Amino acid sequence: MREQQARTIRLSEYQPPAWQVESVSLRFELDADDTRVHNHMQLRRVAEGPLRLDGEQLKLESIHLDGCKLSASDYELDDEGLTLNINGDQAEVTVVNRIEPAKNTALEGLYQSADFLLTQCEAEGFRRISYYPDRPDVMAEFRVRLEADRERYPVLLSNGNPVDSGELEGGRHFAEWHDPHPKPSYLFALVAGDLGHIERDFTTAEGRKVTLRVYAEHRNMDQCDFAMESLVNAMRWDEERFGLSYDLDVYNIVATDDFNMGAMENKGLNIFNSCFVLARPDTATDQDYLGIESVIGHEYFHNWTGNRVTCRDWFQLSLKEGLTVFRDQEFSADRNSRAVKRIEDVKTLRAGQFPEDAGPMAHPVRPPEYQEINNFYTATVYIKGAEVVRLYHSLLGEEGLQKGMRLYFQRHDGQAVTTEDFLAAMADANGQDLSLMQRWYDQAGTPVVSVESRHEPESARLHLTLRQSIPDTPGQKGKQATLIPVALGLLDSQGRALPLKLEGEAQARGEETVLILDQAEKTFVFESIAEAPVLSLLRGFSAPVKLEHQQSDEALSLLMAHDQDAFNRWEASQRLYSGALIEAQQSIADGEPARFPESIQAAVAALLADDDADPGLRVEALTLPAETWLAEQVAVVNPVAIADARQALRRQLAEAFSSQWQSLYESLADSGPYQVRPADILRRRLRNLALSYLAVLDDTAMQELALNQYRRADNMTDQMAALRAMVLEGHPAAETVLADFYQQWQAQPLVVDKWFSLQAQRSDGDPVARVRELAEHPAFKLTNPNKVRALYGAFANGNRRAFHAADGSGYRLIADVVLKLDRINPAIAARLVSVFNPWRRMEAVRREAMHGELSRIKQADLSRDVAEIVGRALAESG
Ligand code: B3K
Ligand code: ZN
Repeated sequence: MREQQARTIRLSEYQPPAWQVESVSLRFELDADDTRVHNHMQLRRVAEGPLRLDGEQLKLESIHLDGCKLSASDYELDDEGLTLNINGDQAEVTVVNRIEPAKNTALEGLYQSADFLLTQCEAEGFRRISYYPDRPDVMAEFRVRLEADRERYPVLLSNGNPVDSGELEGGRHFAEWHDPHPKPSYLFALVAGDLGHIERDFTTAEGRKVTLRVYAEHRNMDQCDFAMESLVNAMRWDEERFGLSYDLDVYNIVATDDFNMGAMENKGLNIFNSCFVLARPDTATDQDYLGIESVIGHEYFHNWTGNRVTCRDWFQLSLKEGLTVFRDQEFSADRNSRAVKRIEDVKTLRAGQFPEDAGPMAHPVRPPEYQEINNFYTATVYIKGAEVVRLYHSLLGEEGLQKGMRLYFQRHDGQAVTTEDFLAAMADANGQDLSLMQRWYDQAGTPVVSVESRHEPESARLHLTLRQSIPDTPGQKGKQATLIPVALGLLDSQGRALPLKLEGEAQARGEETVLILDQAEKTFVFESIAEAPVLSLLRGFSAPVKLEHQQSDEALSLLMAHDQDAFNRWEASQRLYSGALIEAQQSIADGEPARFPESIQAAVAALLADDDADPGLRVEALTLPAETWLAEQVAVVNPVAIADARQALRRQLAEAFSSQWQSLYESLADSGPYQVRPADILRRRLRNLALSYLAVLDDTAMQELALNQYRRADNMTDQMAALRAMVLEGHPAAETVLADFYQQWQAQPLVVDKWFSLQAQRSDGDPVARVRELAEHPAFKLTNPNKVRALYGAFANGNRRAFHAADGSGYRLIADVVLKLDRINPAIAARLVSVFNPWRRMEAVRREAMHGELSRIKQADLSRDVAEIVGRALAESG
C-alpha cells in the first residue's frame, strides 16, 4: 500500500468498458484468516480492447479462460489488477484468489468486526475481494454461494433473495443467494457470523410480500426496534410520495461497530454503523433517534436512486447521493417539523459545505478529477448536491419534480447514467429549458448574491437589484452566472405581508414569489408599494448561496417577529447575533472587552416571553450561531476570539434572563414517560437549552438543578444534556458524574463514545493532555472509526479553543494521530487530516503552525488518501 502511485483520474478521459459481465457466480470458502474466492464470470464484448480486471492485495491462485487454465505469460499482472487479451465476443473467465479478512484494518473489502465477517465495497472495495471490472458502469446479475463453519458463522447473508442452504462436511454449511437485478460490484455485500435478528412482514403497494430483518450482535437485540419501525415508515413514504416500491422478497439490515462511515446501501443487504441502528431510550438521545430515521431512510431510498439507476462513473456520485439526501431530508421533514428540519439542514450546509467550498478541497458537485475517490464523499457532493435537487423542486414544483423523476426511471431503469441524464429528464418531462442548471454541477464555490433596493415614494415603486458572483476556487477562475431562484416577500412597517405586483405584469403574484436570477445582474420593479418595505429574501433558503444584504437591527427584529416564512424568522435571529458576535470577536482579538447591542436583549426577551411560539423555532432562534459559521463570515479567523465572544454573549443572556430560563425549564418538565415523538423531542430540546444557559451561572441552585436532572433522568437525552452542561461549564461535581457515567455505561460502546466525545470537547485545564490520556484508556481503540471520531474528531471539530490553541499543541496532537492512523485506516486518516484545510484563513500565528504540521505530514510515506488531501491543502492557491 505504501508504494501507491500518485494518479489522477479525469472525467474527460472516461472510456466505456470493452467487456460487460453478463452474470457472475461467486463462491466463498470463508475463514477469518484465509478466505478463498472463486469468481466465475460470463463476459460479453461491447467494444474493442482487452479485458481489464481490477484487483488489489489479492493472492491469485488460478485463472481459467473458457475452461482452459492460463499461465502467467497469458495475462499481464500489476499491483492494481490484470489485463487479458481475448479473441471473440464472448468469454467465460474463472479466477480463484485468497484474502485475509482478519488483517484488513482499512475496513474496505472483506473484513472482521467483533467475531463476524462483512464487506464494504463502495467505492473500490470489491477489487480487494476478487479480480473484477470494479467500475459502476459494469452491471451484472450476481449468484453467491457462501461456505463457512456452522458454529462460528451460523448466519450467511448476501444480496438478493435466498435460494438454497444446507450442510457440508467438517461442521461447515452453505447458503446461496441470487440477485435478479443487475448491479455494479460496489453494491455487492456478504455477512457471516453469529448474529441475532428481529423480523417483520411488509406488503408493498404492488402486493409483494417482503420479509424485513434487522441483524445485530446478540447483546444488542433489545435496541433494534426503532430501526425496524423507521424502515417500515421509509418504505411506505417512498410509495406515497414518490410512487416507488421495493423489489425483492427480503430486506436485510446488519449493524456493526466497525464501519468507516454511516451505512451502505448494498442491494437487499444494507450494512450499518451500529450508531445508526441501535437505540433504546436510556442509551440513545433524541438526536440519535432522528439520525437513525434519516439514515435508514437514506439507504432504503438508494434502492431506486443509486441501485436501480446507478452512476456511470464516480464523477457522477452526486447523481445518487445528492438525490438521495434530498429524499431523506424530505422524509424527515414530512415526519417531523418541516421548518426545524430545513433550519438544521442549512446549519449543516453552512458548517460543513461552505467552508469546504472556500478552501483547498473546493470542487464542483460533479468533480472533474480525483486521485482517491474516497476523498470525494464530501459535503459538496452530498449536501450541496441535495440543494441542487431542491432547486429543481423550487423551479418545477412538487408535481414537476415527480414528473421528472418518472421520466428518469422510465428512461434509465437498470442503467448507469450521468447527471446530464437527470437534468434532461427534468427538463424534458416539464418542457423547460434548464440548461443553466448544468453550471451548478460544474462550478465550485458558493455563489454570493448581493442586494440593492431603492424605494420611490412618488411612484410607489420598489427597484430591487440582485447581483450574483461565484468566487474563484483552486483551478477554476472566471465563473459564469447560474440559475438562482430567490423566494421573497415584502413586509410593511407593521410586519404585514404586501401583495407583490411586478412592473409589466397584469396580476399580483400574491404575498410570496420566486424571482429567477439567471444573469450576473437583474433588476425587478415592484408596483404599488407605498412605503419602503422590509425585504424578506431567500425564503426557505431557496438556493445554496451567501446573501449579502445590509439590514438594520430594527428590520431584523421586525422579521424575527413577523416574517410569514419560518425559516427567515430564524435567519433574522441568526443575522442579528452574527453581526454582534463578529464585532465582539474583533474587539476581543484587539484586546478590548466585548459589548453587545440592546437589540439582542430585546429580541431574546421577546422570544422568551412568547409562550405560544412554535417550540422548534423558539429553540432554533434562541441558539447562537455555530463558531464555524461565524468563522465563515470573517476574513481572518481567530478561533479563540470567536469562541470567547460566543461564550460572553451566552453568559450575558444567561444572567440577564435567569428567571425566564428557569421558568421555561420548569414549564417544560415531562408529563409522562419518555416517548420519541416530534413534539416531545422539541420540548426536551428547549428545556435542555434553558438548562445549558442556566449552567453558565455561578449559582449553586442552578448547579443542583443540573445534578438533579442527571440523577433522575430516565432517558439518555436528559442524562446527556445534564452531563454536558455540567462538564462544559465546569460544575464542581463534573469529575464525579463523568466517572459515574462511565461506570454505568461501560458495556455500551456507543454510550462510551459519547463519554469520550464530551471530554474531548472540554476546554478547561489541559485539553491536549486530557485527550492523550483518554487515548490510553482501555475502551479506546485506534482501529475503531467510531472511537477515532469520538475522541479526535470531537476534539478537532468540537473544541476549537483547544485545537486552535495558539501554541500549536492541538495541531500537533492531531498530526501525530493522522500519521499513526494512516498505517491502519487511510480513509479515516484522510477525514481527520482535513481539519487542517482552513489553514490559510487563520491569523498569522495559527496559519504558520498549521502549515508546519501539514508540511511535517507531507514528509511521511503516505497513503493515496492522505497524500491527496495534504497535497491539495499545500498547493499554491489559485
Ligand atoms: N454510499 C455509501 C457511502 C460509501 C462511502 C465509501 N467511501 C453511504 C451512503 O451515502 O448511503
Ligand atoms: Zn448515500
